[in-house]
Amino acid sequence: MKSEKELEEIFEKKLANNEFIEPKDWMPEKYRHHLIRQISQHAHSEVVGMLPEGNWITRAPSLRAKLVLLAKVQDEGGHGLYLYSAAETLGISRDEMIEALHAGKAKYSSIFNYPTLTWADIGAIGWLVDGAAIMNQVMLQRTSYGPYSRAMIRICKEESFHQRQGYEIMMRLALGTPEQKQMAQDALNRWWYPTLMMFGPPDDQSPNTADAVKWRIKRETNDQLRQKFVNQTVPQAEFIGLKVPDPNLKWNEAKKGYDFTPPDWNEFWRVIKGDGPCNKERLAARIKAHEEGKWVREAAAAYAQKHNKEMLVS
Ligand code: BYC
Repeated sequence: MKSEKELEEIFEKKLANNEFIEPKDWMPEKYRHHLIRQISQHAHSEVVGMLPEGNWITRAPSLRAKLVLLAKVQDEGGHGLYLYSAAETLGISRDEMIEALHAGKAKYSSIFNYPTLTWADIGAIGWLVDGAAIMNQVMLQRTSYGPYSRAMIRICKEESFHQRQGYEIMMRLALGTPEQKQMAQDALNRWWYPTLMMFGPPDDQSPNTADAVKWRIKRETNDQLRQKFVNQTVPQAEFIGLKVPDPNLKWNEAKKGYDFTPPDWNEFWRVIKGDGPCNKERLAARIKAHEEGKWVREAAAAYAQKHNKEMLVS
């Protein structure tokens, strides 16, 4: 039998060789916990993220827009399922993860604690929020834990479609009547800074980044990804005639990127501690949906049990 030190050496060697760590491999407890935290929070974000958009399905301005939004919201539910499954391979049950969310112990992305006031907000979510998610998730396709990486590859393919549907909405509004353009600009004004917060706190205030980078869970830091996102998004806003709401935004030739005003980090910490505009509403909606779905889970479990018994007999 291998000693703990030998097992740790094998683990380190795999990371150094860019090999995946798989569920049956030995891994340090801290690595396992770090992954459960991040992947389950990611899963919760996908599922809670269905709420602000789901709110607009009945009010989409055309049948086409309704179909596209419906498909997107269903995709988010699917992403949650892939991610809960990936986390389950680390030895935690889905019930435990959901209980932690409902008890306010597990987080979900801060962005979903802001309200969707107009149809343009649906455009802004697709363009900015999914755009930020892709920026983060492209890196996570190469994360060191095999099941998480494989889930991310599927998710990224769908996120690209989500980002395009959002940008299309914004483009239509921005090229429409002055009122429509104003609606798009207002959505950009309200979603810009909350989107920058999605990448997490600045690196010097991020307790988890050092371990995440060391273990190749994250390949880039919160600040690096935020900078990339700004660099990519500013020209997209300019292309459709919208203005990023930051008077200090300026191209910096030396760093080949934009200088920009950081978000209000006090607001960020308040929101993730439960005091954002919609935290209570979102959690209450999730708990209600979970309770109302109890009979479906029980029926599915009873069916599975009966089916398994029949399989054993035949
Ligand atoms: N919101 O040390 P740090 C989507 C927490 S959904 C809330 O930097 P880390 C979509 C952090 O958890 C996409 N909490 O942490 C769905 C930690 O607290 P704990 C969601 C945040 O993990 C539907 C503390 O702050 N994407 O695409 O190294 C419709 C210190 O942070 C946030 C993911 O979840 C935040 N924004 O980095 C449309 C990606 N930021 O856990 C779209 C996967 C930080 O110690 N997750 N915190 O209590 C990650 O990449 C990383 O977990 C983060 C944070 C970049 C979010």
